Amino acid sequence: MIRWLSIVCVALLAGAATSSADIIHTSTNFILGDVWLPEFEELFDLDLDLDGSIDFSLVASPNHFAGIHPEIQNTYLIHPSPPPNIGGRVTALNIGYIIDSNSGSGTPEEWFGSSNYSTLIRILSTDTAGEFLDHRGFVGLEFESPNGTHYGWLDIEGLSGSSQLRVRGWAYETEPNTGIVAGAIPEPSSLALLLAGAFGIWTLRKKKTANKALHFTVNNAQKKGSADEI
Ligand SMILES: [Ca+2]
Repeated sequence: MIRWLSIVCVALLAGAATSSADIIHTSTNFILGDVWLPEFEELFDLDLDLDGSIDFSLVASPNHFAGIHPEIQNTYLIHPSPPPNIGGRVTALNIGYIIDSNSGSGTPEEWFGSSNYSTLIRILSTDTAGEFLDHRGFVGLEFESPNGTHYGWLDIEGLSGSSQLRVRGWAYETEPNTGIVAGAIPEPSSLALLLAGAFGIWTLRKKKTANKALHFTVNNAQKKGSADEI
């Protein structure tokens, strides 16, 4: 409970939500996965459009794994593993990348989502993987809303030598079926219009049952090797 409160407070203090006609941006600065006991990982649910429906979930442990998986049929951009493998590493997009319906066509990237966590960072005794290992980048997001498909991005940074994530914020385009540029944010003039609502709807889940997700992801990765990046 103390941990939950502390992260929410940090988010409230560090965060700011800005809006324009087309882009809703939320700025944050908190670390996910910087706990060791009693929980072995932290979970974070992201509701981009604040409609009460979780769009994506993040998990991060201190030193083993960080991942993302979509809720419902939402997807994110990955660099797919060679066939016949399924899935791949979540792509760390550079600022300026255009995230839209064409992002997965004729490019190295591909829209993907599954009920398993896809790898942001994986650290095993035998290898490491993940494009966010010691790296800051944008995750390209595609999610469904009652009025159509929307695009957005998540700004995260893998902390040095660990699977902890610094979550720096996210944004989405309010117009359905309209792309968004990674890192693009609106002018801050309309700041604070969404501040209270934005953070009130955040939910940060922490599993009390030790390391269920961590156990799954590490074991799954060990069993499958690089065959399935989960
Ligand atoms: Ca939502």
